[in-house]
Amino acid sequence: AGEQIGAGTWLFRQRALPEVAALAGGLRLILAQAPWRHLITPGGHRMAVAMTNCGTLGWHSDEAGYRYQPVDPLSGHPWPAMPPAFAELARQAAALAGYPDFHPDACLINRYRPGAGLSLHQDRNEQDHGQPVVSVSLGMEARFLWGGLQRGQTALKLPLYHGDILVWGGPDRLRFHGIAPLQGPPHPEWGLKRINLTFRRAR
Ligand code: MD3
Ligand code: FE
Repeated sequence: AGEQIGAGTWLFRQRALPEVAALAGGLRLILAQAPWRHLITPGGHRMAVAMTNCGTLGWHSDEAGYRYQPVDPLSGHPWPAMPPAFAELARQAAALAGYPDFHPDACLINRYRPGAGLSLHQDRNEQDHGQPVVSVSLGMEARFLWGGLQRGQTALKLPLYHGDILVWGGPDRLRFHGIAPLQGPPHPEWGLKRINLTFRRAR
């Protein structure tokens, strides 16, 4: 059903397409409660990517560090609940990749505009690295950077398109990865942006 990219990584092209309307509707409600914001890295830099979250835990960054927290610091309220259509899509994709029983408690939502990227990093703020991560791409094409387990290793470039789902875990869970600065034509429906939903089990 998909393409195996690494020992623990699977790519399911266009798998989210039938769910795009449900995802867009959910996203609209989430943004009304928890609008886009540009987080500050612990080093004091404003991130080029705008972010928000849904689920019981949201990823946050400021001068004090990176962490998951139950309350949106902008509103003082809990993050919007994860819409069932979001959780179900992530669970199904994880199961297809050989990770049954994936129940995400955090969905980080990233928005890229042309020129915005995400430099190479590892996702290591989650408690159980045995749990996979599921990423859903919407809108403009992006060049995904797929590195090794050490920062210096050269990164492979992989295009990600509207509707693609990437699932990674196991031996690939701690790979360095990033997104090259966004470029190219606007998406016919989503315009000059790419949105990525990243599902995780944080605790
Ligand atoms: C990690 N987001 O939010 S997800 C992040 O598209 C993040 O917004 C990117 O990295 C985004 O932390 C990329 C896709 C991804 C795919 C494969 C990976 C991340 C991966 C393989 C190993 C480790
Ligand atoms: Fe990441």
